[in-house]
Amino acid sequence: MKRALITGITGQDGSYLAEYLLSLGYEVHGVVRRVALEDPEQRLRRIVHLRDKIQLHPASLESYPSLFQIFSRYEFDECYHLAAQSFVAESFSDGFSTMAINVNGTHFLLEAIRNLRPSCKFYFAGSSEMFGKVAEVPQREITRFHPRSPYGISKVAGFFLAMNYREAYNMFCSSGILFNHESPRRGFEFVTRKISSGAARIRLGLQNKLSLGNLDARRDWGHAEEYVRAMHLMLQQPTPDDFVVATGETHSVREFCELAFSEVGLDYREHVEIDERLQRPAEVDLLIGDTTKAREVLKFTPARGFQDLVRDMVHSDLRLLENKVSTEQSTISA
Ligand code: NDP
Ligand code: GDR
Repeated sequence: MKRALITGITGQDGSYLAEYLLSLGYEVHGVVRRVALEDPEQRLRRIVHLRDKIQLHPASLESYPSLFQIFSRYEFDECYHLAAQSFVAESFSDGFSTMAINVNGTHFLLEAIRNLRPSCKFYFAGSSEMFGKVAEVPQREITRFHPRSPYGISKVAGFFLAMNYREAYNMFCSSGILFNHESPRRGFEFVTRKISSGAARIRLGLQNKLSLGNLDARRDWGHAEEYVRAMHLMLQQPTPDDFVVATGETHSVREFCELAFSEVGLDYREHVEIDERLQRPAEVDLLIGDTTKAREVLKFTPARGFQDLVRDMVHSDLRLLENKVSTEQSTISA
């Protein structure tokens, strides 16, 4: 039985990856913040159904000793480093903590592995945000990086840290350069979930308007549940390497709105308003991934398209809200 450690196990990707590794027979461990154990209902909500199948370890990405301790207690075969301050807009408000968590956290983990378990394979969660102001279309593994936010810069640093440990210490470090991937488990601040939950709330009469920023930004949106398989595949290769994971299609935020609102029988133009404060100081205008290497080497091709993703998110939010409303009503009448 293989033993894997997932940092960021409470997040969107971490929860799907934990499910996937369990389905493959792995012993799954996760790093969580101490506060998460004190407020499990809220902070462990994405993995509550896995609680008795996984082992959780409180540690902080800001503390080398806390990560060192986990590696001194267990011999892991694979480590998936997903934990990060992952919200790009927040990285403009507080670039310093984004850099500290994302860069030092990655460095601490790599160093703990080098010292205690150098044979442990390491996955780094790189991002299409590293391409930023894109040098070519579509973007591939060798496209020059030009990040446009502290978040993007932190991911470029993490990517090169992983590469450096691979080259300097011969460690098995692979980075996925994942393009945007979404799901019903996406955080509410990200634009897709903001739109899917907004459309559902408007449909149910819980709100009337939805404020958004730049509707013209284009993203290559895939489904998170599928993308975690690519992470795992990267660590099953004979040699470590870096891979773009994407659908090869691009759509605008506006198209996401159109489709999401039409799923609930509404016209987004009657409900979406632009709030200039939601524009970013520097925007990433167009992302679209070249899927060749992942297809040829990993044999990974995502099956779920844009329409399917939007539908899944909108209908899941509708169900969630309908259940909430009916529970509230039955509590009131009881
Ligand atoms: P989420 O924001 O859903 O999850 C982030 C995870 O990181 C959570 O478990 C969170 O814990 C944890 N975390 C954040 N800050 C800290 C900290 N200071 N100490 C310990 N843990 C912390 O992200 P996703 O699941 O969407 O993404 C996973 C990874 O992939 C991230 O590194 C992200 O940057 C990267 N990525 C994501 C893409 C996407 O489209 N989703 C695309 C490309 C890369 P808590 O629950 O306690 O907050
Ligand atoms: P992104 O995702 O920055 O691509 O990073 P996000 O959903 O936040 O933004 C996508 C695009 O939508 C535009 N936008 C808005 N965004 C948000 N959040 N809220 C709004 O109201 C809004 N209006 C328009 C943004 O300007 C942007 O162009 C995600 C994260 O998961 C990163 O961690 C990951 O690395 C990248 O995807 C790939």
